[in-house]
Amino acid sequence: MLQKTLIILKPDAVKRGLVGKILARFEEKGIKIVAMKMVQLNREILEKHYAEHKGKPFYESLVSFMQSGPVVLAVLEGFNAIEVVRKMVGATNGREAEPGTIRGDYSMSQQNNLIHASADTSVAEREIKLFFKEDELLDYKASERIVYAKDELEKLGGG
Ligand code: 3AN
Repeated sequence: MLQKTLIILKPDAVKRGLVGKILARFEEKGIKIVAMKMVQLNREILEKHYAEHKGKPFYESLVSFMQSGPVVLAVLEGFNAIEVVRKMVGATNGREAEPGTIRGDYSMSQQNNLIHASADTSVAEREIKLFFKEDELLDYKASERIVYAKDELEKLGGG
């Protein structure tokens, strides 16, 4: 299934100069960037984004950390992109994340773990709507014809 997923490169990724490296991993994998912007998030939008974590011990610290500097928001697209991106991101705790994943290679923290990625299809839909307007999502042909086999492209409705 062709899917879109939201990623947030958190303030630690921006401040550590890892934005390019992290985005390059997705580009090199063959995943397409269909929207992107750098913004300073406010409490209001973060409360919506992290609503499921309200009341948890790490909630206040997390919301404050996410406002501690600019973030890069992007929408990524590809075949089963939600699961593929989550695998590339790795486990929540950077100390436990597998080497080869983004968190496993670059993070030593449970909170400052560089990147957020949507957990499933309904979450992705909600998160993309929260951070992007419909007309900010761009429809263009990239390297699909070489990234995917013909039968896969047909399933994707492209070609
Ligand atoms: P993930 O981003 O791996 O899906 P979630 O959705 O469980 O993780 O948590 C959202 C964010 O909250 C994490 N990315 C991390 O920054 C922070 N977080 C989660 N669990 C903890 C924790 N036990 N201590 C500190 N921060 C946490």
